[in-house]
Amino acid sequence: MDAIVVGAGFGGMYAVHKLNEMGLSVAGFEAGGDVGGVWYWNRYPGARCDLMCVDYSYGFSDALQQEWTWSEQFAAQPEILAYANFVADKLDLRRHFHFETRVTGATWDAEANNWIMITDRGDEIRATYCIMATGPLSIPKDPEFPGLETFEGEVLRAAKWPHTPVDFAGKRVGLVGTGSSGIQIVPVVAAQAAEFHVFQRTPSYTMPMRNTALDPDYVTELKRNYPAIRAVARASHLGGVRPVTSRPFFSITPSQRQRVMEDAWARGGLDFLGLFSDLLTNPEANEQVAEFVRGKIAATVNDPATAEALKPRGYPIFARRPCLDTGYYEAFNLPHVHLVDCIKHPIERVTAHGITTTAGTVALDTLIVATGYDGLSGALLAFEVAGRDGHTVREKWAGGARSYLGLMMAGFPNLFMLCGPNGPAALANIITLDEQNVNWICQLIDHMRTNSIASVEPQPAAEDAWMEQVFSLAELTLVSKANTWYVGANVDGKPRGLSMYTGGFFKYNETCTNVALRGYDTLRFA
Ligand code: N01
Repeated sequence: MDAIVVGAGFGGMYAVHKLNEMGLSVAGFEAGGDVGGVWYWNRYPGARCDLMCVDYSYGFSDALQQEWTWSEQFAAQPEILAYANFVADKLDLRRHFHFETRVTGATWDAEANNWIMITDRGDEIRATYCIMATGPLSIPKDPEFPGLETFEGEVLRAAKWPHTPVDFAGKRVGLVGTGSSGIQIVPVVAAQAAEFHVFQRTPSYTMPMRNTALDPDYVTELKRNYPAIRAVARASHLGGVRPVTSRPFFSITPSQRQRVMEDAWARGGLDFLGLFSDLLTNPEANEQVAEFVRGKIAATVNDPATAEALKPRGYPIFARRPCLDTGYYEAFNLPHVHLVDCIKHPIERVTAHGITTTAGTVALDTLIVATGYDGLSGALLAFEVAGRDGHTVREKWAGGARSYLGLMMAGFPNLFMLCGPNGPAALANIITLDEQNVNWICQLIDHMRTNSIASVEPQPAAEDAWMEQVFSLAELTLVSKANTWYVGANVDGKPRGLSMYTGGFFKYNETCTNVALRGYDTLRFA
């Protein structure tokens, strides 16, 4: 093949489409049974995108965006998966993909100038270019406490939810993990279970989503304005149409600040992120906004001790991924919903019939695990990827993930990553970023084919300079100041550091574009 694409999420789907359109032979490999990536696997109750559909959808084809109609401001998992299927049908993508096929090894053959890919079905495929569309959040992480395999009830993982409905009625259910996934699960399971125990270690800040059905007139306007909306998204810091401001927190009076925050809380969504320009750089401003949210928790949760335990402290708001919820704090007012504070009483082990913390054992019929992912670097460390001279990604990343623009790595010719570590990754709208990444890679491949260039990789000095920029920008933001998957703190032994570019989508895109405009002077062609 000319190219192999690993992964059939939104990035992989667009890569296959674009490469095919350029006339390349393409084979896609996907461990899941169909397209959709994370939305194929994450079918947990309440799963929903906390970016608005207007952002979280492809902008490369006007035909697609005119034909598809979203029903809500923030779409639920079934609708997003239906959208991925709609795109796959329209673009006839499935014929290029091998589903239920996991890539288990990738090796660069320098003599033949191609990648040899091995799959769990025993295939061996060679291709000139390899595109890793493996996703920043595709390797789920089980908790470290022992005994999970001894539990005699049902264990459900948010990241690999069953495809058949799960009945919680009459059950004693436990949930471990209160990140974005756990917070979406809580209100839905709370409405069904007989007893529900939420095991919380680090409380997250969450704000009301206030999702709405989309009015037909709004949809008409949206469709009429898509070109401008996409242009605004591509010119923005986050790659989306969220509000932004140049107003620092302390530039207005306390009562004005209070009103601005109350309005944003009432509107819902991620408006909070765009309220003040210095939220992620000024710790004092950040703390005041955090305190506002703590006040809302106190006002919502009836039991003062539960409210207190739910209040996040000790790390900046928005340093963990901000969550949007529908009735999360309210769920703790139900008499059968119990918060277990795992900071005060850490989980010791799972037993045959429940969870034992230092305070005692909670009996459970069903245990939901929503303990996150080995983010950003996990997917390329999950199998052996060997580049020039047999050096592996595992060796290269032993001290932390390194790349050039989050797209390529010195020593790994013709290998590209989508939304890779050290790019904007999870800090930008991932579909805008996928499209930008694929367009840039395809333009480079086109340049190589036109000029009979066999292989490309970044110059080591260019990679070093990029990493230097990523690290120095990370120092300036509060995003690096919490123990999250953003900095690798959730995986034992993982090197610590914010391996994402924090300069914003627009700057990133500009940098990539300039590399191309300068004739790829930071790359090494052979
Ligand atoms: O995972 P997380 P997630 N004992 O890592 C807890 C995206 N996403 O799947 O922080 C007790 O955020 C852990 O506690 P702590 C989004 O980018 C998007 O929820 O380690 N608890 C934490 O509370 C998000 O950031 C959407 O102290 C343990 C939780 O498990 C990313 O996915 C929806 C534990 C893991 O939280 C990951 O979110 C959902 C233990 N031993 C997800 N080990 C959208 O809406 C771990 N935890 C688009």
